[in-house]
Amino acid sequence: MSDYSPKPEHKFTFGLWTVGNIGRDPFGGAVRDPKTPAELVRLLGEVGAYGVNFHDNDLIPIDATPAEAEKIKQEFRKALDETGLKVPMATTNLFYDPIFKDGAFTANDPKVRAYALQKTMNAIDLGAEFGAQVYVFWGGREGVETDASKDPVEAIRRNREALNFLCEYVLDKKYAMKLALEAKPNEPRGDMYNPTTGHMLAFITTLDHPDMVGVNPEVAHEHMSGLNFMHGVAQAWEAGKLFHIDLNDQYPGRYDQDLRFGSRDLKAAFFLVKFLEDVGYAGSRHFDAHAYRTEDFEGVKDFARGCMRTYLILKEKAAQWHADIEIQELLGEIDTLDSSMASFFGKYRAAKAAALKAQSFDRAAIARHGLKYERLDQMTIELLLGVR
Ligand code: GLT
Ligand code: MN
Ligand code: MN
Repeated sequence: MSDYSPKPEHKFTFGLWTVGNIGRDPFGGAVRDPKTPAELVRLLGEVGAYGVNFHDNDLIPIDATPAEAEKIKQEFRKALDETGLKVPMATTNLFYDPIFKDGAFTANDPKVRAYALQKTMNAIDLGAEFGAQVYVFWGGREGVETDASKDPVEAIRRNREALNFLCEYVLDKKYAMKLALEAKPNEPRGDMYNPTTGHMLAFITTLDHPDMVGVNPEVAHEHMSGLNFMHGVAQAWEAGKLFHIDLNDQYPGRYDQDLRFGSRDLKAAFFLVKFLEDVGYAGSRHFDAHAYRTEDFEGVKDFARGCMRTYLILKEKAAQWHADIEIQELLGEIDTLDSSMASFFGKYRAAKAAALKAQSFDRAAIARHGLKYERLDQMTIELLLGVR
């Protein structure tokens, strides 16, 4: 039996808002008593996490006095020192307070946009104070219920202007911090701007400092749109933009469930873990999920342990997949290196194009060949089911 206990090198992190979730939903109130940030750090230390991330207001309530803020920070710092937990990521809550009902950086009211910038600069300072090197932007309210209310092009421009401003702020302060944009298609707004990781990647290329901005894809957010999450992650990785990742699970077409990692679509979770491990992704494995509403705080620990344990089991399965002789033999057949076509590929040249145009292809013969993906997939499934 392998050891599936989390270690610091696994970089497992949780947000204060995840293990601190008290189970409110649109139909019912809290089912768990709130815990202080320091208590949550101790809970995460107990289950073996590497780090803890926070929104400004997870740590310091929006109306806290400077003295209250100082006291909370001291207690939080003490808990970090005691447990050895790190703060790899921080973010701003730009969605909870009523002022953000029409958005933050994209709100129509300039006072709201200015306040959102001010709040984010303060939150960046707070993140930097605790050593955060990734700063996440999730535009929870950046969207509309009705397109009569806002010009989407104007919204994109406002968002760009805000991010350019904040990049300059980080540079000005000389913080060692990168920005990671997190997409979501809807909820809490009817429709949100830049709804997928792909949209975010395109948007980043239009910024003044594209090098310091990447993405924070979340499993649930892409699955809500019915997309293949791993493909979005792969695109981000290939572009050098996978700065952070939010792991959880989600049934497509439903409200944002933030389920325990791997609890819904094991196969997708497997290919995701396999991808992250294969390419050597070195960032945080952040679980942005919460325990079922049925749970007390013991159940919250079960939830947190479950996320990490499932990741490690799938990591082991990925290694097993690579070491499986039959699977590798089949892959070898699939990836037959047909060198006869090599001269047609690569950089364009007129002579190459002419030669390729003159080449004849036996379409029927090529198409007749079965690809054995059924066998390959079944072997993968059986490996996941534990019978290989
Ligand atoms: C909120 C959201 C998450 C984001 C968090 C960061 S807040 O819980 O559902 O997906 O990552 O702002
Ligand atoms: Mn998230
Ligand atoms: Mn979510």
